[in-house]
Amino acid sequence: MSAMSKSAGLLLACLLSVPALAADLEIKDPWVRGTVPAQKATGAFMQLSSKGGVTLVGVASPAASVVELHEMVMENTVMKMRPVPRLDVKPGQTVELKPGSYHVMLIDLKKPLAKGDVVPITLKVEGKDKKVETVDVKAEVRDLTAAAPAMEHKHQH
Ligand SMILES: [Cu+2]
Repeated sequence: MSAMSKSAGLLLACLLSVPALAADLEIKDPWVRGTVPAQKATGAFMQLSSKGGVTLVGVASPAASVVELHEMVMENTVMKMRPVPRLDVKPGQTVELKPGSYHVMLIDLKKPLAKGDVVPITLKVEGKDKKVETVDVKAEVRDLTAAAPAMEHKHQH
């Protein structure tokens, strides 16, 4: 396994995420899909990698009553979500939590999430020694239409 690649983009990501120093887990580009007022659930996404390999065994956030790790699976041409109890992050591989795939599901949101909000998420990470550590992530809320260029500008206090 090569340990040569060190991403320069990580510097940018660190502005929004707390670097994981204790657990052997690197988190890049954490974000949450924004919601409309009546919406009670949304997804959080990020990229996970680990030098020695870890397993994600739990997720939590004060922003929602129920927080689960989900995956999307195709069942008879219908995309369905189902909870995932454990997610392996193998050495040298990047596990992408992204729309249409793995995601952190925030269910029963305490309030709507607007673009620019920051959502704290805690990851429970089991190392090779079976010790479970927690890693705090700060995920930035993006627009519902996060892929489109955002020209809208809101003043905030
Ligand atoms: Cu889900």
